[in-house]
Amino acid sequence: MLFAAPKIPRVAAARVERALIELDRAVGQSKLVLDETARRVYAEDDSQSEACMPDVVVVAESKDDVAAVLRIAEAHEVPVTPRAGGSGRTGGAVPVAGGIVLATHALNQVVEIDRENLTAVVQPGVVLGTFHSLVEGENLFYAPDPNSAELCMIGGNVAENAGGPRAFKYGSTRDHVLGLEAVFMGGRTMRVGKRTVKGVTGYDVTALLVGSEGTLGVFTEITLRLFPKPSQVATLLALYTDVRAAGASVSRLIAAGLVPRCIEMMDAATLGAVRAAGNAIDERAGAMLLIEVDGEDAEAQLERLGNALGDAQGTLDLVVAQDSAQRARLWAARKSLSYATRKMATHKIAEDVVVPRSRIGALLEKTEAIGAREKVRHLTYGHAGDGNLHVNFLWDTPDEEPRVARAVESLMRETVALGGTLSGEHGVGLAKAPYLEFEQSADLIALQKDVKRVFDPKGLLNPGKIFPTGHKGC
Ligand code: 2HG
Ligand code: ZN
Repeated sequence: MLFAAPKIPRVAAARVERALIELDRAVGQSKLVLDETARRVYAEDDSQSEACMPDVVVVAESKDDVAAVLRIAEAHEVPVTPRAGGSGRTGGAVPVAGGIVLATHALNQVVEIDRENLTAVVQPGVVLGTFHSLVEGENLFYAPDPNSAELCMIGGNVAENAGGPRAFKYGSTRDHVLGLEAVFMGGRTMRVGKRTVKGVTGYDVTALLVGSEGTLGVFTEITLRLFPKPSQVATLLALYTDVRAAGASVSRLIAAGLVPRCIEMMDAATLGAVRAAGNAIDERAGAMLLIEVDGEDAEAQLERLGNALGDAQGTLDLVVAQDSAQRARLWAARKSLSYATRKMATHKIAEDVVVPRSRIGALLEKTEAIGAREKVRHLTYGHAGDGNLHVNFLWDTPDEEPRVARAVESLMRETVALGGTLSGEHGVGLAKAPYLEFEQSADLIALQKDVKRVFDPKGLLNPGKIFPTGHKGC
């Protein structure tokens, strides 16, 4: 735990009691989790946010269950925190006001895969990695690929507008959601969006709900866009003396008009974690790029990549993965970074700031300066093609926490000063809410709060998230 939860008053026990009586009647005892040990699992997510116990967890097994929970919660004014896989990195699923956690993991059906129209309909509890395997087994492709794919669920991906390495070419989750079935506070259910790839009727409510971090509605069905599975994929590893040389190569690639599906970057400290996990990487390397291309012309793209990267200053080696096993090994090392880097200290906080790609070098310099000033260990890796970098701060003891907190705040300020944004894929949640006003005007924040009130006038759905509440972030 790095920072305390916001001081939002917990819901009164009497209200919860009254809601429980009705929940029991509406969804049945078997779907209510009341046991303290079992409830504890739902008190936190995969962030550094302080755990907060829910009063009850409802494990929804149908749309009717979701609607019943939101109807009863509204009637008795009990806060509701929706949750899918619980793998979020910013505290979005932490029930800071207590009340009900509405768990959607048991709504885990792939309802339909429409080959002819290249769409799929899924429930929110479908695990992303399972869905990838399923559609790829049918020679189809779902592009969004957060690195927690084996754990995270599509409902959470949609709530957070999750990204991932392939977002460079294919965009984030929002770009792949065509429509939603959503339930709102009070229990009203609505279909929004469309099943067609094109369509411009009315406001884009689907786009508003995607990335709303569980504060506007709860999804019960998600219509996704698919692509034919790329016939070829090729992966290239580029090793550099230092991270500046790697950053310069990213700019060169983009300037050359190349669009690999991923351009991932790792700095020297991150490579230390990769080596410690048993991967042999040239000891001279102080930075690495993992670049992947796809499509029928993957070979030709590789060649153009090689030419663009060439033998620029600081380049140590360019290595093409020889087969799918080697590719899989490279990606396993990349995908496990979030966990591998956790082993480097007792605590770590992973930010996901984004800067214009031309400012990556500047952000790395600012991070160095912040780390030196606050004497906080740090490392950086991430989706360099998008300018989306995971600056990680590491620490061991509680006395370091004030310095880490200052480092995080400085990083947020510097990111915005460089023309960037606080979050590229993990969302605001609790962690970044205190810094929202660094990036957005008071008027813009007020406008979004007005929108929230239209959906949830009593402020019961996922309280404490996105908007500053006076707590310290992380
Ligand atoms: C990644 O890209 C994830 O691996 C997690 O966004 C980042 O935990 C992290 O450091
Ligand atoms: Zn990431």
